[in-house]
Amino acid sequence: MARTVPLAAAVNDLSGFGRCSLTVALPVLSAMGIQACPLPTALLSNHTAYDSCFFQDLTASIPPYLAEWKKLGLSFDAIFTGFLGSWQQVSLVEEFVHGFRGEKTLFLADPVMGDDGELYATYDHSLCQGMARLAFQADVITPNLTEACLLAEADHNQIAAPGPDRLDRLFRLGRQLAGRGPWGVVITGIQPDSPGQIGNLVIDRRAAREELVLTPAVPRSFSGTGDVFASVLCGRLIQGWPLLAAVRSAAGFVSQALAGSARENLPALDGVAFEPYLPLLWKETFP
Ligand code: PXL
Repeated sequence: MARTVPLAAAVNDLSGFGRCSLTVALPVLSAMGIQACPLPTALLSNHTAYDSCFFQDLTASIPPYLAEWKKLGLSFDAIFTGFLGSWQQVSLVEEFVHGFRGEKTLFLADPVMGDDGELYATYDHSLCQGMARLAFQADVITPNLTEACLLAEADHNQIAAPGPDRLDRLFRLGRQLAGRGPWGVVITGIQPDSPGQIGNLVIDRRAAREELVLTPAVPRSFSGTGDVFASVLCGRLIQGWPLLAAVRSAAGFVSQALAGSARENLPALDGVAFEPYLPLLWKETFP
């Protein structure tokens, strides 16, 4: 029987508290009418930005897990990767992508590695190198500026430094990443020159478009915002939206959820409270 509900594989960690990774990707994709199948890369009690956490790397479980998926004959409309638990997982995820990527499969890699110029606690140089190898095989990537610099082996301080040519530098960085393989590059969380706004820099080689997409900024930051953004973007691309429209939609959703979380003065580490806004995604999918 033909499948009417699109199927996406979500390769990411399961963090029990602090909205991020799978606890964001699964509900967001479900609300967009997409069946999301988790391939958990690590198990955490809570994400790594809290003072402490329980962390279990799930590398050993991936081969037998995928052997069963192979038996089921699965193929995916999208493969969406994020946080990896170890550098050894990189080649396992590459094998997964090669084994389960059909001609029409969208491979969206969110190269989760760090933020604000810092690596996340469980990341090291070899894992970052592996993340870059994986990202350059993807159709679309969604690094923040820290991750974009890591992917390009560029100096974050130099790229982010103020100056009249800052935007040119950022576009050059985006183009450089797009030249390495992905047809779509979205560098998230760019501070534009205009105050009160936040930018996502988009390079779409397929449509030959480049743009800094501006969205009203919320003067507070919350953990997991990038994960919400990438999840909505993934859903929109599966639904066939052009990259720029998908970015506007994802940024708009994040902006509403951020505004709500800020209004209620919620703790930043617990993640952006996107749940009350999920019906918007559902209504836009099934008007
Ligand atoms: O939101 C990125 C992310 C994903 N997964 C884990 C994290 C973080 C950021 O801190 O700790 C486990």
